[in-house]
Amino acid sequence: MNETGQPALKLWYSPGACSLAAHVILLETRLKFDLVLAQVGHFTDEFMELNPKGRVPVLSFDGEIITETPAILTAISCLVPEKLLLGQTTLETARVYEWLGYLSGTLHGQGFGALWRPGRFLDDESMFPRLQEQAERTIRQCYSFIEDKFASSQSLYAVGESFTIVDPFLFVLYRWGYRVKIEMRSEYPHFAAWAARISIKDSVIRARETHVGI
Ligand SMILES: N[C@@H](CCC(=O)N[C@@H](CS)C(=O)NCC(=O)O)C(=O)O
Repeated sequence: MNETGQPALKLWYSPGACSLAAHVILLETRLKFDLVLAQVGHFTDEFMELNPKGRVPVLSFDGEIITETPAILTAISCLVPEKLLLGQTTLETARVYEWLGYLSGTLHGQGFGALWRPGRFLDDESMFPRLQEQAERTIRQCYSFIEDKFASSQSLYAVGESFTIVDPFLFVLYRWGYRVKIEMRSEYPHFAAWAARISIKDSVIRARETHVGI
């Protein structure tokens, strides 16, 4: 705890990575926190000791190390329950975790994971191009599913009418579409309209100033 009674918070992040979501949620809380750069591809021995899984984001919460985006976003949100970052009702909270499971497991893990890190799935390099083609199909299937969700919903945000922890995580995964040369705005217009709303939030603008490239 610091002098104001809030837990001491420190986030390890890498520019352009999914750690942007945790940074946005920290800014939403308006609590004090420290940021530490841990560049993907250049993790130090000290960082690897902190998270032997070798991934950002990592959150130090009063000295306790928390890894995995859904867990980190939840821990931060619980500090400011009045902001309803986990949804406004029990059903919305369930929807938040439904989204997080899908985004983390399917779109991030199976889609971008296999595309950018095929060696984690196969040891035969000659098979990489085939795996990467399948990964791209997975990414596009996820984007189409999300596009249909936004097309059929009247909601302003991913879950209901208020900003939740899903929005900044989904925003990262939306921006990565451009990185893999998908013309997001024309191919997924409803998804893009949601992303445009998210991109003008103060917390998102401020976090992106640090996470250059996203
Ligand atoms: N399951 C983890 C995945 C985190 C993850 O894959 N982070 C990427 C950056 S977006 C990373 O640190 N990659 C390091 C590497 O691939 O070497 C989570 O949800 O936090």
